[in-house]
Amino acid sequence: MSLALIWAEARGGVIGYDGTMPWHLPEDLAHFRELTTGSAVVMGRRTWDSLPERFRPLPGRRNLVLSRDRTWSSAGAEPLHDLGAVLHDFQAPGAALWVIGGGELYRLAMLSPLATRLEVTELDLGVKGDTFAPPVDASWDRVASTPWLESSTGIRYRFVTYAR
Ligand code: VY7
Repeated sequence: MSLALIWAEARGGVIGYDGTMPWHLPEDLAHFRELTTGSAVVMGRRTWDSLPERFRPLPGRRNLVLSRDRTWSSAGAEPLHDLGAVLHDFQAPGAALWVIGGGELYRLAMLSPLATRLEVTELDLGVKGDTFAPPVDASWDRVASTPWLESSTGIRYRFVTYAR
């Protein structure tokens, strides 16, 4: 079992503002859907709340949701109360578990040696944020990147992969 983290960040590492991703980048949503469909995803409860209702649960994926509140539940979500329990449930060899957000969970997941892959969408966009991507420290190698691409919306972006 390995953990892969996937996020999209604007300049300065902004990943969210006021409960949403403060941009519209359809190419990133397609990338996210392609990489995660068919796998299990794990997200924090605030990220679950942020998903547009028609995409909740994310179709074609097992949706694990971390909450400290043991009374929390939501249709289509499998509630879990600590990441250790999640890792325990995922003994399937070779299977990847995608960590899909948000800021608090990325920081926690990065601490695990099981976290060996990052898929980061970089946006060449300045926006106000209140939630930030975790630091990508020297333990990570940048193993692939697309060139800068131009979205149908005009935003410049690229897909970057890290491994350790
Ligand atoms: C944001 C959406 C926002 C607004 C409308 C639709 C990367 C993303 C995440 C998590 C994007 C979002 C959507 C449409 C496609 C749906 C998911 C919801 C699907 C992440 N690079 N991008 N994310 N979506 N962790 N990393 O929550 O999504 O996948 O079926």
